[in-house]
Amino acid sequence: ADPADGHTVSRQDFAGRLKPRRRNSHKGSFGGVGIIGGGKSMSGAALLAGRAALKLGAGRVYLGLLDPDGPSVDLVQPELMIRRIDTLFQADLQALVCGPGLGTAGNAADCVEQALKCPLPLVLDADALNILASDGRLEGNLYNRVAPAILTPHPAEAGRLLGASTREVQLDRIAAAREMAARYGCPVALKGCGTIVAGPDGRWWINTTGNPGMATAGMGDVLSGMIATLLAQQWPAEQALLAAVHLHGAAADRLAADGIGPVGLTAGEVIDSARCLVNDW
Ligand code: NPW
Ligand code: AMP
Ligand code: MG
Repeated sequence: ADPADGHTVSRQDFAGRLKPRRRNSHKGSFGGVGIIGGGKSMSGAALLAGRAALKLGAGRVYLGLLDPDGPSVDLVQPELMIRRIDTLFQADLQALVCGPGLGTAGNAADCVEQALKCPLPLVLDADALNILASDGRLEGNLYNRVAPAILTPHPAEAGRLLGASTREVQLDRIAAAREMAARYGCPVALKGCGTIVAGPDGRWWINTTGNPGMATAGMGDVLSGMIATLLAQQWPAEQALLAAVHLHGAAADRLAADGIGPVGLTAGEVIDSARCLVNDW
């Protein structure tokens, strides 16, 4: 097929990877996820990513919070193991997210560099993308990686990566997503109504799940954690991204069908809904 031809994201794109849990499985069977984020006043973003990773089925989830005054336990989800970033890498991890609520102050850029140099599958989101866009020195670390990386910008983050305005990105979302994937050599999701997933080879997809109830804080942080769980379970990067994008929107649509949202839908509810859907896969 001509890579210029796009497709809608469908379950067929990842159906072969959906497997039931073996009866004798244990928490080590389902991957350890590490979330790097949570700078000043933004621990919530990292907590949401961590809760999403956990409820999508990761065996263990560790958070490395940048803010030294951030929480040491998530009282809503005490299963999460919260550490400072310098000790996060000692955990048994199979995939990483870097960026939710990270901020750009202090040693945030060092955290991004450390994540890029780590030989684990990596989701770069939010402030990790802003730092990548503003610090040219980091781009080389992305090309030299041994494990896959995935970028999940919203239109404003995409504009920063491309040196364009948000409006220019929105005028041709497909071109913008394909340009980022080609430039950074990894799969990209350009988020928003009709998320575009693009691969570095020029292929692209448009996602049709999701609804305007998702236009609320923390929704993207949830997506990053969901992707990481699939990566930690050895899904190939592109399939992990397609599946998580599809599921994230479908979880919100499932709530809409139950009369929840669009007004007042929360990111935390989408996590719980995605958990129900994934158990029906
Ligand atoms: P506007 O308003 O249209 O001009 P930023 P952020 C645009 C953390 N969070 N279509 C839009 O611009 C994150 O993880 C913490 C068109 C919007 O105002 C980050 O680390 C939370 N435009 C950090 O905060 C929960 C779109 O982008 C602007 C668009 C900053 O992230 C919230 C915002 O972009 C949050 O996740 C679309 N579909 N989507 C917590 N609980 O701790 C976005 N825009 O300036 O990059 O700020 O996304 O809020
Ligand atoms: P973020 O801006 O990083 O919090 O990400 C927002 C998430 O919600 C992305 O996955 C978007 O695709 C999704 N989203 C936001 N608004 C809509 C919408 N109107 N329709 C579908 N998905 C949306
Ligand atoms: Mg975001």
